[in-house]
Amino acid sequence: MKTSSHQPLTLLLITVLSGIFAASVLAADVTFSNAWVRAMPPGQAMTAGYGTLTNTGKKTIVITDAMSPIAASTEMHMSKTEGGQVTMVPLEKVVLEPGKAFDLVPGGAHLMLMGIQRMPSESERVSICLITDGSDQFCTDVPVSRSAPQ
Ligand SMILES: [Cu+2]
Repeated sequence: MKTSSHQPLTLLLITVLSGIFAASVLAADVTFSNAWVRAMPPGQAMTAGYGTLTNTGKKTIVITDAMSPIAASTEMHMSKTEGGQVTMVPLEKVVLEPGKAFDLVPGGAHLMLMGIQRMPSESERVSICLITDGSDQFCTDVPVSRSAPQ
């Protein structure tokens, strides 16, 4: 009787562990290279993150959301220039086919970090997590810089 009462806990643990394993497999399939977050003056509540997302796996990966512990909310945006005016619209998703890359660059697609309580200074690193349509997430420590890393 006592032994069998342990069964559900064991099953739960296996489920949790396999979930972690699935997420780590996915993380290995996406890289966020040359990534950086723009250093902004203290007191600013917003900044943007850039870099190159690459799918190194064999399955299509769809990124639908992002988050960072320094920001109340993080969104994917696309900058557009219309009649000399730059506007930003939400980018619903980034579809990464196997082997394909997608650039987040100033003036184009970017991560918008909003509601920042304390703007990180240059040389700090901030964690940015990208979340897929399957709720998997992969996180990268990204340097804070005034311009794109060389
Ligand atoms: Cu934006």
